[in-house]
Amino acid sequence: METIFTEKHRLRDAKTELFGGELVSPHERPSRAEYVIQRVRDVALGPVSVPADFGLDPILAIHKPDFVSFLQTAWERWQDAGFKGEAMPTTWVGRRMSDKRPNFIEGQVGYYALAGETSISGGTWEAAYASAQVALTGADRINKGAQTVFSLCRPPGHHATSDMYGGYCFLNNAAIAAQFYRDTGAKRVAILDVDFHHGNGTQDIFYDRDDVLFVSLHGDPLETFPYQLGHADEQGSGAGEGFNVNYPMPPDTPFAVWRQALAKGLERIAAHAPDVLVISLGVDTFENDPISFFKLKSDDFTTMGADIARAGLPTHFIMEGGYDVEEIGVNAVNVLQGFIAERGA
Ligand code: SP5
Ligand code: ZN
Repeated sequence: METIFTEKHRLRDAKTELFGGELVSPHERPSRAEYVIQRVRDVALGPVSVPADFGLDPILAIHKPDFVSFLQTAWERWQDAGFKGEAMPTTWVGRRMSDKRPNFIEGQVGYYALAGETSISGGTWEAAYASAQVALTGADRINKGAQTVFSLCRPPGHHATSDMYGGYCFLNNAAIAAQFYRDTGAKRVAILDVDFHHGNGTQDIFYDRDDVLFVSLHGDPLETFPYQLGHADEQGSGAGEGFNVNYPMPPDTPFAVWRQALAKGLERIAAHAPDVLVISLGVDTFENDPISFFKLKSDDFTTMGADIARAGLPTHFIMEGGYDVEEIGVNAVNVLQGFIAERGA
């Protein structure tokens, strides 16, 4: 299996995350990707390639132009305003307030943030752009006949909507890849999100569409981030009715239970008969993850990869979360090795 990776991920290196009322060193840090690429090399998973540049157009096929402009300029404008720290929201678009976009950067940060933990720092846009190119390059490989590819994206993407950032995400890499498949000839795409957190951004982007099926397994949003989306009764709207499938699960869910939801999700995906399967691959379902509450063990990730392989579809793995940093390489690559054991490299 080929891995797409760029060192430009290191440009996303915020000093702060708002966590429990403190500004802490971010969970989503550069060493995450370094542990994963090291493991890819240690087990000789396959070649590692740098991404090509597909430009802004495939990003703008998902994200609104004003949001992209905001991300491109936010750090500079925040600094120009004289603020000393990293850019973080101090206001929100609360219930029954105006949806008008403020002019001043402070107001705009609140306008475009869906969560407050994720600081914008210098280099964030450049890293997010490179991460999207890692996803697009993987999609191009599948288009050219690869059965599988691993896009080692960082920063992650699945919380980002067409016009909001947060949850450590800026551009929705999985959504950008899925749309790229559609725009290059795929009739139907399925996205299976196995990150611990609900992929609220991906759900929102495709909610009214029947061409991109979204299936997510995650911590019950009544109990965990992103709190305001991911319930089982969110099944899509209009033409998209029935094309959004959520499996929220409670604290301490073990792999045996999680795997039953995976089996149901894979059945729904088979019924969709997609041309390609995109996996939002978070490994924050791990038992020792510091911000999550599922109980998957390292070996379970191998089984997960084999289960996904048996769907028999061209499969594009896109890295999302996972915060037990020293184990993230083993856990993520276990999924890929489980896939290969079933299907071949
Ligand atoms: C891509 C991804 O995995 N994003 C996750 C964003 C989570 N942000 C909120 C973290 C708040 C953690 N609260 C933890 C309570 C631990 N008991
Ligand atoms: Zn997550």
